Amino acid sequence: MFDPKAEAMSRDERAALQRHRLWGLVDRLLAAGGVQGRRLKEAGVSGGADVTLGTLADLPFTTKQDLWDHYPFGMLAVPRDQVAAVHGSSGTRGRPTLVAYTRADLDLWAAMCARSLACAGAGPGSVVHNAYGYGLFTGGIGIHQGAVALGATVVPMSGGMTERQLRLLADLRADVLTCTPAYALRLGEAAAEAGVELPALRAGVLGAEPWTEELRAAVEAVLPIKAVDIYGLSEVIGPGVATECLEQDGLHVNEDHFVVEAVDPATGAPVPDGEPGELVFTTPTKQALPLLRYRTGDIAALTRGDCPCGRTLTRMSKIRGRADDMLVIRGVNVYPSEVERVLLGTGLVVPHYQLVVDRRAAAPRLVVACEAATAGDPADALARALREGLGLSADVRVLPAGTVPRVEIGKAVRVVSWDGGDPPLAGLD
Ligand code: DLL
Repeated sequence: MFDPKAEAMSRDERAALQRHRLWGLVDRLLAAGGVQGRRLKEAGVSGGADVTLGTLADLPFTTKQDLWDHYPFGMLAVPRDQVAAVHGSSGTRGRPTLVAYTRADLDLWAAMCARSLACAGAGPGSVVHNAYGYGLFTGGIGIHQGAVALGATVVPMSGGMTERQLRLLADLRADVLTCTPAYALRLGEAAAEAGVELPALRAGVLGAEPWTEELRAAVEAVLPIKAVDIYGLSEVIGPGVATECLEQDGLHVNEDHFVVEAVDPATGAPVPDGEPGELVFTTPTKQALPLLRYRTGDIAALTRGDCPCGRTLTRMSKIRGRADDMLVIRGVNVYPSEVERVLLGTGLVVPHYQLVVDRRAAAPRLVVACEAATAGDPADALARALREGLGLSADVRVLPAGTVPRVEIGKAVRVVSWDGGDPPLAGLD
């Protein structure tokens, strides 16, 4: 563990720490006088002393819309000249989301990412091959700072240029690979094609996009690694919010800094542990952009049982999907990750697929574009598996090898919309 005192402290001790920090956060938000402070006042909160962990669920939410409404610096809780860096997400949904960090926030972020890397067994002296994108995206620079804080050697590759990545992975004998799961798969397949062996590699810290146990198996089949899941979002800090340990049984949430709740996405009411809900985070120790009850849109279940690794941190399940990514196909609600699970679970396709939502007619149709793993046409068997597993009727198209786009840079695009004109993928009709 990078910080055993914090990661393995007793739950009571941690609750006391959270309560204390929450108190400070509420006071800072009230003093900053922004939208969050205003809402607290409207909720009858006049100081941090009014708030306990037990009453947190009565406080108002913060949403992505708030960040957009106060773009770029309207939600700062410190003077602008104390902002040491900005990051954000590109905004595939149209608008960029920008977030700000003070120097203290950058230190906190580095420590959180160091914890994540240590979760995968990395330590001082490890060589971390970092193929998350560098730039505004938090993946590259976040993991970079974490590797430095851990005392590891970081190789700042960013995404793309796969041949060169393989060369350096082999030459520098990296033991830890950090990138998206889809890119890990691409790297593993490219290594096999090129006959490159990577005997030093032993762990992958993969995230930034949803991926299933079935995709994990596919990655671990092409690379000599244990693949652990890392979760985070720019608004909360970036990567390092939660990470799986080598037990691969849920992601440990760094809840001494990110207090987590799971709520019903429709009503906002808390859901019981073990049941999927929308993750909500409060960031009691962040300075520049502290958030109270930020609704992530990400769906996962929380559990508080012990983990053999010794961390006492609450665990979250793998992300099932985003509340707003759910597909509704002929009355059946389904997350893209559920389709991935069934498709890859059949063993009949290679782990590259794309879901095309054909919206040209009034009732949307789901076209599943994939490639066969063996000779023969598995389309009927796949359609049957989707119907039996998910109650979903889909048109399965088995395309020639190499047709489904491979991911080189950025996040995998699993779902595309077909609103008119030519099909988004060659070979569909
Ligand atoms: O993706 C931060 C990150 C970088 C996490 C590198 C892990 C590794 P954003 O670009 O702001 O930040 O996107 C955040 O990505 O709300 C989730 O919907 C999704 N996401 C992130 N990690 C996972 C994961 C980074 N492990 C959004 N599983 C989040 C599923 C994930 N979805």
